Amino acid sequence: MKSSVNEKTTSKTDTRSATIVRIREAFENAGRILVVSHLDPDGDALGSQLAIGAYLRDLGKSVTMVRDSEIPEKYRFLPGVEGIVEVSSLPDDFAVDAAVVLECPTLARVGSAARYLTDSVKIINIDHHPDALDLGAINWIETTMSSVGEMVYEFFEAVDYDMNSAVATSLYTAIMTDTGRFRYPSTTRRTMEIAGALIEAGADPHHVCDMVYYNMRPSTLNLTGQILHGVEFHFDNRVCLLTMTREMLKSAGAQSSESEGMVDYTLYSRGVVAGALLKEVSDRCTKVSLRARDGVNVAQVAHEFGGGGHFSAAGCQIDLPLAEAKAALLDLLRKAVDERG
Ligand SMILES: [Mn+2]
Repeated sequence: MKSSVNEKTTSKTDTRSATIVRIREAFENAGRILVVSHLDPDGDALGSQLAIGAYLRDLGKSVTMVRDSEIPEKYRFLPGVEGIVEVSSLPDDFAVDAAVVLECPTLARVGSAARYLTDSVKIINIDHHPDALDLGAINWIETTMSSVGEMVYEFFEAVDYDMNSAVATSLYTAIMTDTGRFRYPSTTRRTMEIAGALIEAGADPHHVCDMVYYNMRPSTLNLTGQILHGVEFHFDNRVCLLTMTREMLKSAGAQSSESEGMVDYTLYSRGVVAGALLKEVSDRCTKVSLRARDGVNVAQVAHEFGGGGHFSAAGCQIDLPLAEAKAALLDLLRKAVDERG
């Protein structure tokens, strides 16, 4: 049988500190390390990637941070973000000894950088998604953590890493965005303590919040207006739907990525327990972002369409035109909110 360094381990039985020791050892034993997060990266993906990348460089490693998507404009203020290179810019003979894979439940989420994750590459998988697979040689999966950024902070504290203000800013951004500005139930006392420690280490909470949330392009606000104008309520106002068409993008002069986070508006009104933003991608493809509260499980809804995510925040792609995708989705959302009672 072919041996691989990526023998499966059971993350659930490992304690956090034992896992951290193993990760630290893996870093020490590797010369060239790839750091990668998921397609369509969010603040947690980018902030955690930058922080791990900086730490590994400080360890003296040859580090490559790679991406297979554009970096959303609101995260371009992150210190060192220009150092995350496009996969296509890597040389043909590019190779690494180890790879840190951040919040990718499956390797498909890595995008085309997955081609460098060959059998000889030791994969260190760090994730907080409930549907995370043990895809690495080391799998650190903690689904109760608010963010991978919070996990990376715990790692840094355990290994006594003296982070600079750039790293603190990256991790603060990761945690702030993945907790919905410290609002989601995953936000704990520890999350707040870590946020405080990051401020102490040089993160500026006012600056980070302004750069992420109060720095929109006019086209983004225009697109927001159009999307909100089409708001729909279903099933006694328990489900709120928003829709983004290609026509809206055109008339606002906006990119699709400018709709990031708009799904959150679906939970702004009282009584709503599940919300969705449907994004028309093409005549046969609709992307869906889902949000829920009060015990409604939208991860299950996303799974029905081959997607995934958290209990109360998930996403999927439906290979149907917008109107048909909406009908199929509403059918499942009705079941999801009825199940909760
Ligand atoms: Mn995350």
